[in-house]
Amino acid sequence: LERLYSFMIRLRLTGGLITPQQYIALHNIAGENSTGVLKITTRQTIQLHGVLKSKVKPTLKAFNEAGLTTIATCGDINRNVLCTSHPKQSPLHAEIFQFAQEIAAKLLPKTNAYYEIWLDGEKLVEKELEKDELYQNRYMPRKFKIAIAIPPNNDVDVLANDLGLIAIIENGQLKGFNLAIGGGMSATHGNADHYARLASVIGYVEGKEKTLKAVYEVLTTQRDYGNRSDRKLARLKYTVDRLGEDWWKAELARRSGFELEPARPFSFESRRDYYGWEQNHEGLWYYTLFVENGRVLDDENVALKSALLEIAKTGKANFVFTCNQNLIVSDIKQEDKAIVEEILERFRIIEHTENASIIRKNAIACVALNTCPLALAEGQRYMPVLLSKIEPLLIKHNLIMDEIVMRMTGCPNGCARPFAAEIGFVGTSLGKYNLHLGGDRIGERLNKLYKESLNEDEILSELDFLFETYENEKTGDETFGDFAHKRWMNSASLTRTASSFS
Ligand code: SRM
Ligand code: SF4
Repeated sequence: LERLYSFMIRLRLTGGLITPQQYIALHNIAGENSTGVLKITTRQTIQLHGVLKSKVKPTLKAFNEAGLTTIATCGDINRNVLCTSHPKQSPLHAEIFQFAQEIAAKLLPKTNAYYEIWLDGEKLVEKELEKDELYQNRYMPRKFKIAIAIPPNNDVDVLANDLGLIAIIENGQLKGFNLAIGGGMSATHGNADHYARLASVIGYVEGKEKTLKAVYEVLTTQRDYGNRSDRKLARLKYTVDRLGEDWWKAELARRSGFELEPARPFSFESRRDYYGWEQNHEGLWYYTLFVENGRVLDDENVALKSALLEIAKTGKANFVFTCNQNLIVSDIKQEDKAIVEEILERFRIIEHTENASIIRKNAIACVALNTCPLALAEGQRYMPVLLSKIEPLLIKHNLIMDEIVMRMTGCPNGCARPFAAEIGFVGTSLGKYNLHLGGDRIGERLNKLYKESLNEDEILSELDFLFETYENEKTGDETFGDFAHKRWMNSASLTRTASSFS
């Protein structure tokens, strides 16, 4: 008897957008072929779990028929390209979103194997097979990740990517992009050679055409110089640290035929999603709703999956997945808003979104147990429980309205970007987490390890102390992350315990 293998399948969704027809197809495919839960990931897309081996091919075929694809969502290749989610962010959002599609298309592998193996050779758009000049016969040394941020929101966590593009908008026009290279979250417990790193902003490129060229050449350079003998050290961040930023700038200039200009000024204000109703510059409406850890399902709290299907069936809204694992019901015309709002209210989605605490709405956690083979501890199944115990502490210390960014992962691979959080929990073994402190609110400073392998009681006792100190000693509108960085994250104070302060 053959073993009952089951798989996780991930969609490729540049910028996280799908149409209502695609959403209905996704809902049905998930119901027929997987656990039924639509899992919104930290890279703006959807994963299905529990797809039995016999269902893999039908699932991919069904996605293809709906104009969806799973190509290049895993493996040593450019992954899902992220783009700031909310169109309200800028009147130029559509242009930048379109540019993300161009980047994604340019960096797709030119292989036919996906179509031959999974779709019986059937391709949505039939094209002559071109020679694959980018991936050649060797692909990248390791996965490669790109994000585009539109300041002032850094919802995509742009500096956590191998290559980050920061849109530079001047006088209402998209001028070009700052280029940041060498971001990545993954670390290994007890191995200093394998570390999280934020991307370094190395310069500015004028215009989309030149930016596309520069992006392409960052990949060819990493393809040629990345470490292919040790997969732990194969990400771009290590190539940047090994060869240096000046070498990278010179090599990029040589390959692309132009020099990077000095980086242009930009500033981020937050990484959060804009919950509730918002309107864009064209008068279209957007409702951002809270999806705890990105799990779209019907449970005892809220019938989210049914509500979203009903909205999709009206055909009045698109759907955008965010890097904070939430969902925007989007592009709704003024005359259709009441129809969508009625569904959101009837299914108590608005109430659910409004009632969740700010810390919960800002929090993200990775999948971890029970499907992730690399998990050392719980992630998305435990974060909601822990938050229910942290919220009373925040109330006690008058911090419940604070926008603290808190993230959890079941291992140090960093899938929920915990090293870029103000408070990060990183699983070490079942029920135990390293507590990291001192990242900033906007994703420009990593946190540091504060205490190792704490159980729940120890976490809560530490947080009680940390929140109390913050409440009493913070100056002005200093964020928790900035305060923690200044107050505790220097080596002298790191050796002190919570009890020694009390
Ligand atoms: Fe991840 C591996 C889940 C975003 C760093 N990640 C995995 C795997 C596939 C486990 C495996 O290799 O067998 C996890 C599947 C669990 C499951 O059961 O579904 C997994 N990663 C996820 C997701 C679903 C987390 C979530 O709850 O949202 C995210 C899916 C993203 C997507 O749609 O493509 C996810 N992973 C990330 C991120 C965040 C990001 O990209 O912004 C990171 C840190 C950024 C980075 O890459 O540095 C991340 N995942 C990793 C790594 C470490 C890579 C490295 O450089 O060493 C691994 C392990 C590996 O690749 O060997 C990994
Ligand atoms: Fe799995 Fe670790 Fe990623 Fe969590 S951080 S999904 S436990 S690989």
